[in-house]
Amino acid sequence: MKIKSFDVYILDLPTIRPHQLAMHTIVSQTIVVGCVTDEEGNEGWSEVATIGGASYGESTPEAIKANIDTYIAPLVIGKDPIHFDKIMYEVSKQVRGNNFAKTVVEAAIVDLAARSKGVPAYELFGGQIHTSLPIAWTLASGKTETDIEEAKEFLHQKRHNIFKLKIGKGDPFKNVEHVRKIKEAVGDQARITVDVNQAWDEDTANYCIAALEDGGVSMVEQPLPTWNYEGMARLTSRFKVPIMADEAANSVQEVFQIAKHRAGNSIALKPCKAGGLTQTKKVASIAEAAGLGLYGGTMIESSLGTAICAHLYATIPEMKFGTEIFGPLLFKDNITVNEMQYENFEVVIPNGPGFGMEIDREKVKHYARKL
Ligand code: MUC
Ligand code: MG
Repeated sequence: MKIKSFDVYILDLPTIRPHQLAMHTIVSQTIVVGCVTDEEGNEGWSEVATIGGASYGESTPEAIKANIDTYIAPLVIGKDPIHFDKIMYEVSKQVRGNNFAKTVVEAAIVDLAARSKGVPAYELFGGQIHTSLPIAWTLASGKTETDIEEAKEFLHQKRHNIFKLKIGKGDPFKNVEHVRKIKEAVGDQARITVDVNQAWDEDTANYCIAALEDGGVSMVEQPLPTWNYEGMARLTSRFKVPIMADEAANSVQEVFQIAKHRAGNSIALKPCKAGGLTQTKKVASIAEAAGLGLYGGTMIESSLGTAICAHLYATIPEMKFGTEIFGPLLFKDNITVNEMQYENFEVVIPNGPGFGMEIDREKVKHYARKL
């Protein structure tokens, strides 16, 4: 069966509360949804999310759609979906970079291929090792008391016992105090991690990481700008607390350099950063070979994009830091008929054919930008 069409939609979905990062506060999250069809009318669906237009990374929703429509979609028409690795290899010969766009394309084709075989997508990536994985939540209200209340409530509900704090915005020293107060309030019941989203220079990082380490924080994500590999390497050798590369750890080549120079001792995986599921598996192998700790990252996708991440992360043996694929819990509405399940501090890997999510076409239509 051959691929007949590839369509891309940009959707703006409302969130339940503002979500504050260093570079942007999310009040409505933009996702890009892909739909591939074959000659018999079977469909495969995919999603990636972006954060804050061009402020988080180079891939914007508008560029993702334009580059798929113009350059990538014509290359996949007429191909057999089960050959998704070959298809993406050929795409890579003609399209540089554009990892988010490539992920939309590859994931939709994988969904279609897995559905045509009647199997969950994880079966095409070596099979499921985990049926569920630990799930962190990001406390990002910006207010200490609100964050403490939220953390205690989720501990009580057994929804999360790992909390990440976004501390790249505002006064770094006040932010460190904010983190220490939250850790003090939750004690040993929860792990507290921080994500600086590149906001510090090395001097600030030296002071703040020492205070965070002292306060019992268990991981520091992307404290320095992406270009500062040497600075990340110095922080990694200076501190005991794990230093995680996120925005700096995208392609297999970048992750190899991080491993080689120890510019971080852990990395956040995200299919969109690597250019798809196959590439993310390769990134995970490099990390495994180098002894880097792995984290199942998110760009705050809705249920479909989250299921894509979940299927891949389920095939990776050691997820030392668990995952943070909490996106669906932050959205007011859903574009799939079924929902991701979260229970007992873990995210449940969805089963069923493809990525295990049934698209709600009316919702896609409702939230899609009219272009
Ligand atoms: C990031 O930088 O990791 C993930 C969780 C969250 O709150 O923001 C994202 C992006
Ligand atoms: Mg991050």
